[in-house]
Amino acid sequence: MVFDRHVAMPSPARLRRAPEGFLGREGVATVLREARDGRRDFLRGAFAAAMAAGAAAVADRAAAQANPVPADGGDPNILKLPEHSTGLGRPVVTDGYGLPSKYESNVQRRQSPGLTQTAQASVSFAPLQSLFGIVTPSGLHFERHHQGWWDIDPGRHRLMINGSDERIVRKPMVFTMDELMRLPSVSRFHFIECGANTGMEWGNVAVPTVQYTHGMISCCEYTGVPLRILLDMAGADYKRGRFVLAEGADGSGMTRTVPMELVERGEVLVAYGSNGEMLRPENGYPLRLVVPGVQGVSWVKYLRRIEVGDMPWGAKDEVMHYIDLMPDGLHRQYSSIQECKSVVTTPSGGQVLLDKGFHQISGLAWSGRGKVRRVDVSVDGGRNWRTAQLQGPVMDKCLTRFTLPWVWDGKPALIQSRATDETGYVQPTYRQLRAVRGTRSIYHNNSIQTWLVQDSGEVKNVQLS
Ligand SMILES: Nc1nc2c(c(=O)[nH]1)N[C@H]1C(S)=C(S)[C@@H](COP(=O)(O)O)O[C@H]1N2
Ligand SMILES: [Mo]
Repeated sequence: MVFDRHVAMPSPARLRRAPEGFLGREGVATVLREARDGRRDFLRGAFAAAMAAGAAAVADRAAAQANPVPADGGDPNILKLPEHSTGLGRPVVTDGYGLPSKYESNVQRRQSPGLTQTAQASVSFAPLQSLFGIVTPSGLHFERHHQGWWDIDPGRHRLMINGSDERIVRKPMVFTMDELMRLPSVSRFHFIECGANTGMEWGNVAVPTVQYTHGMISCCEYTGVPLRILLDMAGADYKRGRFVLAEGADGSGMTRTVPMELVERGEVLVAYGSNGEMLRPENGYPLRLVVPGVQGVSWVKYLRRIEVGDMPWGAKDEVMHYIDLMPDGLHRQYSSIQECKSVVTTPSGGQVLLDKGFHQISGLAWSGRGKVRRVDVSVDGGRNWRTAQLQGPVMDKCLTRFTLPWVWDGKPALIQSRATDETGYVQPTYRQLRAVRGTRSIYHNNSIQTWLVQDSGEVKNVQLS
């Protein structure tokens, strides 16, 4: 059964993607009308080709046949030389930070229509439907602030390392940013996902787009010093010191316990860099903790202190929040690892398929426990599955892009993706998730997402039971 749980949907025009974005809607309609007959033949063949020879062959044929020259040769966008082909272009950009094209101005972080709109918004969602590959551009990284963000002066920022007693850390230390940045650093790609990502779906609130269902995730190349190096310098006792507490400098008093096991693996970073430049202020400039595989709340921003201790602290953000209410009425605490999950980003809610025929299904998969091993895609609500192609490199605790060629027959379709990680864990259906976790959770929803493609081509968020 399909539940139609749609809420206020932003205009589909805002969500449409290339090629309309380049040709304009009329242009696309014209090209399609004029190409129709030849193209349909191509598409029928394309499905067989996809099965036999893989997507590359399909793409070659698409390139050869997708844009036949209109019979009357009358497209002014081809025949009339635009000013950019005849005039002098603008000079080099040296008067500020380079920005995206003005034609891309609708690609933005947004507040969810499913949440209370506040002047001082505390969550903004990344526009997953508009992104390619796996890296989130820094200006589109989701934001979650418990008490607003700050642009902190790095010259005055300090990081303290201390122990809960003087034996657990023998030489408590304070680092300036300059002192941290001269230490050995590493750069690694990882995803960060808020534990509340996809939380609305538990409560039957169908937000319209993948930006709002899954947009509390981002993926960057982080640069920083492994926390292990700083703890070594401070003389930490790893036998007694089995946990660290990370504390932020903003007014939210953000403190999270992280098991020392993750630190000892060398994975936890004290990071200052993201995507090749310093962190953005919204994302913790000048320093944040990177805890690969663990939910976003533990990636403490504006990081000012690390304390080493012999047991979890039970701080407010771990006792009251980010806990899972189970069907028996008990809470699960410290379920920090983000389990294996995936979502189709194209086609996804709010998008409109141009026409029947060839479409590439594309999406993102990830696991807090390691690498994604495989992603299966269904277009009939989970009855039949085909294995998608993973776009390399497939990295540890990092987003992985998957793609699958699809020929849409114009009939309603239910699109799903199901990821499996290297531990063998398979992403659950809602039925499977609710059997274990009940219906009253908010956090840690990694269930399979369904998009309904209607015969009009419009795509909607639905949930299968
Ligand atoms: N100091 C501080 N750190 C913080 C937060 C915060 O409000 N203050 N929010 C946490 C939460 S709940 C998440 S999901 C991530 C969000 O990181 P981002 O804003 O860079 O996307 O930061 C975490 N670290
Ligand atoms: Mo979060």
